Amino acid sequence: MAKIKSRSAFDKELFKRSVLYNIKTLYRRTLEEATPQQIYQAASLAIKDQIIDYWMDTQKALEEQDPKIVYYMSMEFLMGRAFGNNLINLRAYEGVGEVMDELGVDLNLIEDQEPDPALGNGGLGRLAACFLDSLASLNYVAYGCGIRYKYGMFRQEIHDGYQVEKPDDWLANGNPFELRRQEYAKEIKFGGYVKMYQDENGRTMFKQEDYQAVKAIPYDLPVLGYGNDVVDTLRIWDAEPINNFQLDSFDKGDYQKAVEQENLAKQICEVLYPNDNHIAGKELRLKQQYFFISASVQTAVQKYLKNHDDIKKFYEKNVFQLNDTHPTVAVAELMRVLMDDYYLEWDEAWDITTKTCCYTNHTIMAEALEKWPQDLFQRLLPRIYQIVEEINRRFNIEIVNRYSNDPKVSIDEKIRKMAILYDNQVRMAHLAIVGSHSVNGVAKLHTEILEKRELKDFYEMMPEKFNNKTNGITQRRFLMHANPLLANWCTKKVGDGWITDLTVLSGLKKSADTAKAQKEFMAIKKKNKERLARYILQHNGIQIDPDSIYDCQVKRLHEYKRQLLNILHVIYLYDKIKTDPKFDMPKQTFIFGAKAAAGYRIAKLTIKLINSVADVVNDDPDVDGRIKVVFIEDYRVSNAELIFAAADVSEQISTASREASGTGNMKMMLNGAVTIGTMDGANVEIVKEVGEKNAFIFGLSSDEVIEHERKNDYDPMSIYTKDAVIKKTVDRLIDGTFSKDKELFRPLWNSLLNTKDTSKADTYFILKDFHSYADAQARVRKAYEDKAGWAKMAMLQTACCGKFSSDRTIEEYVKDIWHLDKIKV
Ligand code: 26W
Repeated sequence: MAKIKSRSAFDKELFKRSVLYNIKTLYRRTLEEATPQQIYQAASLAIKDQIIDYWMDTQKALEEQDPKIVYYMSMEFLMGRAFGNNLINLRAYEGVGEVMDELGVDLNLIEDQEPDPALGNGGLGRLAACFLDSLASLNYVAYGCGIRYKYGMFRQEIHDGYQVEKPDDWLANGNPFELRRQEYAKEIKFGGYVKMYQDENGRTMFKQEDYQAVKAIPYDLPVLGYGNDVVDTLRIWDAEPINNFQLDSFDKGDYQKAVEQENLAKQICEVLYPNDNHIAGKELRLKQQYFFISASVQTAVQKYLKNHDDIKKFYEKNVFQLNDTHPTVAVAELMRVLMDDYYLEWDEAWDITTKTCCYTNHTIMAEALEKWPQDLFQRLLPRIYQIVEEINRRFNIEIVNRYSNDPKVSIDEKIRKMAILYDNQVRMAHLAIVGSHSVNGVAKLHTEILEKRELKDFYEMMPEKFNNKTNGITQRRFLMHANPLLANWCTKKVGDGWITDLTVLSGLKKSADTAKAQKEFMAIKKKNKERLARYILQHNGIQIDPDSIYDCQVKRLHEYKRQLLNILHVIYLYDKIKTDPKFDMPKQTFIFGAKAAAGYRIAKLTIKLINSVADVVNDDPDVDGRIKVVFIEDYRVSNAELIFAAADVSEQISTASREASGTGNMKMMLNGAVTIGTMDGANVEIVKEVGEKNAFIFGLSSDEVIEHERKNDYDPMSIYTKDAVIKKTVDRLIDGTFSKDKELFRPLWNSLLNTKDTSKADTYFILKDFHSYADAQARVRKAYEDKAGWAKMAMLQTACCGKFSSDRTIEEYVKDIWHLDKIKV
C-alpha cells in the first residue's frame, strides 16, 4: 500500500450510513427504491462531506503558512467526471467499491450517472485539468479560474453518418460537488465611457461611467491532491443580473438599460465556444474573457490584501498563468486595478503586472491567433482599451530605442510585426508577451518553432522570457482510474511509488524481456479490449474482434491532425483486399473518435466519410472481418479512458510542425499503445524516451514542411497524376464507392487537389506523406505478428512514460517560473 500521508483512512461505515441517510433526507426513499442517479447524488454528497474538512484545513494551512500561490487562468477546464477521480485521490476507491458491493449496487453504474463536465474543447482544457490534479498532489496552493458555462462542449450524435450537435445540459441534475460562494460576488463593468478627473491630490483619475454591469458569482469545485489531504479550488464564475427590475429603474426611464443588463447577464455564461484552433471573433467571447478575468483578478488582489499590507509586493505571493491568449486581458485588468483602485503609478503597476503574469502558447495555427477589432474592444472595454493603448505606446518606444542604431533593421517593419495595436486590431498574443515575464511553448519542438519563426522578433528582443515546458498528463486519472488492471499490475511489479512519481515505472524495463510479464501484460490489454468491444457493441451495434489490432485516432477533428490520411489509408487497404487475392493482413480495427467544430464544413464531411467507409467495409464479405472501422460517438473524457486502456496503436499523424504538443499521445503510451506518428509536437520526445525502434515514424520532418511552405513548391497534383496508387485511392472519394451521390465527398477531393487555386491544395501534405504512412502501417502489421516482440514493445511504452507525467511538468513550472512554496496540511 501507499505510504499513508493522509491523516485519516477512509471510514467505510461512516460512508455507508451517510449514503443511506442522504437518500432518505433528499428523496424520502430507501436504497431499494432509489434510482442510480439518486444513489450517485447521495454518495457524492457523502464524499463531499469528507472533502469539506480537508478543504477547510487547506485554507487554514494557507493562512498560517502564507505560501506563494498560482492562479491558472483558463477559458477551459475539461475536468471529466469528478466522482471516481475524487475517490482515487482520497484513496477511497476500493473502500467505496466494497460498500457498494455490500449494498448490492454496481459502482460503475453509479459512476456512469455523472455527466462529463466538458467545459473545454480538447487538449488545452484537458491540460488545465491535469495541471490542477498535479498541483494539489504536489502540495501547491492553486486556483483554477474559469467560467461556469451552462452548456459545455456539445453532445455529438451521429445521424446517418453525420455529426449532429446537441446541447450539453450538464447541470440538469445539479452538481453535488460545487459550492456557490455568493459572498464573494464581484461586479463587472462593460461599455460606457471613461471620465477623467483630478482627485484631491491633483492626480488624474479615470472612472468608467454609464456602463452596464453584471454580477459574477463564484462556484467552487474541490480539486483533491492524491493522498495528501490538500484540496485546491477550481473557481468558475456564473453571471447574474446586478439587480432584477427595480421600480426606480422604470421611474428614471432606465427601463431599456435594465432589460439590457438582464440580457447581458443571461448570455455571458450560456455556452462554451466549440472552436478549436480557430477564432470566430465574436463580441460575446470577448465579454466572456473580460468577465471571468476581471472577477478573478479582483479576487486575487483582495485576497492578498486581507493578509498583506504592501500591494507592491503582490507578485511575491501571486502568479497568474495565462492559458493561451484567451485570458490575456488580465494584463490590462491588473494594471487597471492597481492604478485606479489602489492608486499606484504606471511604472509601479507595470512592474507588478509583468512580474505576476506568464503566458503559455498552445498553437502556431494562424487561424487561432486572437485579434480583436479595435473599435469593438474599445466600445466594450473603454478603460481597458486606454491601458492597452498606453502599453502599446510605451512598447513601440522600446522598439525604437532598441533598434534605432541598427542600420539593418527597419523600425516601421518591426512595429508592423510586433505592435500590440496595429491595422485597427488588438493582437492578444503580443499583449500577452509584452505583459508577461515568461513565455512558454508546450513541447521542445514547438518552443523552437516559436523562437525561430512564429515569435522570432520577440525572441530576438527578449530571449530571457522564452522557455519550454513539455506537457504532461496525470497518471492518477489516465492509469489508475482508466486502467485499474494495468495499474494494479504495475504496483505488483514495481510498488506503488509510480502514483506520485511516474518515473518509477522504468522499473518495468527489466521485465519487458520475460515471457511471463509479456503474457500478463497482454492479457490485461486483452481484457481492456474486450471492455471496449462491449462498449462499441452497445453504442454502435458493431461487433469487433478483441484479437484484432486496435488502431486508435481520438482527438478533435481538424485538417492538420489528418484523420483524412488515416481513412484514405483504410480505403487503400480495402482496395488491396478487393483486388489482390494474395494480399493478407492481420485483423485491424480502426477506431475514430472526434468532434468537429459546428461550422467547420470539411471536418464534418470527414466524419461522414469515416462513417460511410465503415458502412461499406464492415459488411463486405470479401473483407471477411479483416478491417473494421468504428466511429465512436460523442468522444469525451469518460469514453476516452476506455479507449486509451484498449489501444494497441496510437495514431499521432499531424502534419509536422502543426501539433504544438499533443497529450493523447502520452495517454496512449502510458497504457501501452505503440505510436505511429510524425516527428511533431511531443512525439519527438516520446520517440526519444522509448527509442526509435519502438515507434513507427513516418513523413516529412517539420523543417521539410516549413521549407516547402517557404518555397511554395509543393505540387500535390503532380503526385496524383504520376502515382497510380494514390490516384486510385483519392478517386475513390468521387467514384460512388462510398456514396450514391458521387459529388458528396468532392469537397474532400478538392481539399487535396484544388484545381482552381493550387496554393490551397493539400496544405497538410497528405499525398506527400501517404506512402510513407502506408509503409509505417505495414511495419506495424508485421511487428504485431511477432507476439513476443509486440508485447515487449508495448510494455516498454508504459515503462518509458515517466517523463510525461504532469507532475514533472508542474515541478518545472514551479522551479523555472512560479517559485511556489509547498504547504503541509
Ligand atoms: C480561440 C479559439 C481557440 C480555441 C482553442 C484557439 C485555440 C485553442 C487551443 C489552442 C486549442 C488546443 O487545445 N490546443 C492544444 O493544446 C494542447 C495542450 O497544450 C496541445 O497538446 C495541442 O497540441 C494543442 O493543439
